[in-house]
Amino acid sequence: MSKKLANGITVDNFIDGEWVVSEKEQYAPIKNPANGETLGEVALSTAEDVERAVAAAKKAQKQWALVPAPQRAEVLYRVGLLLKERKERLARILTMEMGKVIEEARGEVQEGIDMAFYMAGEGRRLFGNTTPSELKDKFAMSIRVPVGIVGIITPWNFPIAIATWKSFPAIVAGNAVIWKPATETPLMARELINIFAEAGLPNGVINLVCGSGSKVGTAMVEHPDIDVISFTGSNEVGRTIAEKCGKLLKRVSLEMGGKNAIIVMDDADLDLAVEGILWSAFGTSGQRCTACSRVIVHEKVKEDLEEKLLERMRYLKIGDGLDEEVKVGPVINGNALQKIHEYVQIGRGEGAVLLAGGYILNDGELADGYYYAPSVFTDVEPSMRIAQEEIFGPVVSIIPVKSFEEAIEVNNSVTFGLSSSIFTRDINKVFTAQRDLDTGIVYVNAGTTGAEIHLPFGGTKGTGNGHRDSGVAALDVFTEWKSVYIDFSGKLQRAQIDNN
Ligand code: UN1
Repeated sequence: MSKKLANGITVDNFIDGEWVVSEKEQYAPIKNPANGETLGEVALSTAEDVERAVAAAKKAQKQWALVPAPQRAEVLYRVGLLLKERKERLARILTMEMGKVIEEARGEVQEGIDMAFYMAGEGRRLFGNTTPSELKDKFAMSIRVPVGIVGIITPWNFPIAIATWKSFPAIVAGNAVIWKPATETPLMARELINIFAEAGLPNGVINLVCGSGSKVGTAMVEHPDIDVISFTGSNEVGRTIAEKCGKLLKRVSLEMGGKNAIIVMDDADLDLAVEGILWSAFGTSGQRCTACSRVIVHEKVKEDLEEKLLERMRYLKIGDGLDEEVKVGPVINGNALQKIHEYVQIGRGEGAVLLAGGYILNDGELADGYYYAPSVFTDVEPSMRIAQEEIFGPVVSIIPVKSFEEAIEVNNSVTFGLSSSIFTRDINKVFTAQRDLDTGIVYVNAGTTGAEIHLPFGGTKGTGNGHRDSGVAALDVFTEWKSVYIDFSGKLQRAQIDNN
């Protein structure tokens, strides 16, 4: 913790349309994980700052809800155009503060652009239902209305995409937003907030409060005037948030990670499966909720698959993600690096066989960053901790199985349920798998990553609590249903009594 630095970019809070200094004027450094450089600093705010943001949001929300939805949506359309215009700049900042390789950073910004145009269209839909009344000369319909003030808490691994999945539907539906970004990635938050302002979003409709989960996050969760919390992050934090929200009867939408598997059957195109594994296990250095961290392989093709995978891994260039040739960037920070390394030790202790990686990279150009060698364990038992717990790093466990049925059972044997995939050419297995895989997202002949923004994003079991991000499903988190009955009979009609 420090007082403001003399140079570098400072990310303060954005409240009621203005950048304002947090009450305590304390800051944490923003680091580039590729080389440890300080990029700037971010405010460490307090409950008092959350209070100011809530006051601004309350003032703005009533007016915003009265703006016709197609006009609210036009702001998002302009946000989409600005994101598109600045795509390269945003991608470069994203790589610098989060570490993902530039090609993936461009992909992430593209998710935000897609989400903007998709949700802009929603301004002319926001469909409810009309339905016949059981009585004569009576009209019945259900409409979506904003919940009021929405608190969104976003992670560092997709600092712009996830913020758009949550804030765009909230805004188009007529809510005001208070956003706490991860302290590791506030530069992307600053960019997106400036874009909202340039696009003409009225003051107070979105407010940014930077700082820790324990101070700012807790203050948001406990604030009686914040009606909904939408959170993406760890299972542990999500559970605490849910408990607090439960006591207050506050709606909460949680997305908390996975232990995603790729199943490779004995009839699969193995080269294709290897491409899927490389991309899903080592892309974003394994730091996606959707990352593949288990490969469930039919024993008949296990050796072939391992050989092909190890061969392809030799060509994975590791380094600073701004280098277009690099395929695997750093992990977010030193703590993450240590946690990943500890899991590798756990795997070794459990008797799994390490086929590749298993070490921290710190030679030459990598010395000042946080790099972990892409790692593969084999002969992993489904019950081992490395096959059950989320590692959030470039470590994948190969689990051999004897049949399709066993593969499905192993896939479903974890407490998470976000994403799964199967490589097979058998149409019957394809349809059986999409029915029986207990995850919110299922892929066939593709890896476990790459969800598109117009479909619901989320999972079963310990991954969440039944809600979904992105798609129109996100509107369910940010709206209430209102049922409206209009009687034009001119007399009192009593439902359930006068309708015979
Ligand atoms: C996440 O890791 O939390 O499906 C989000 C994917 C990306 C989003 C991942 N579109 O991998």
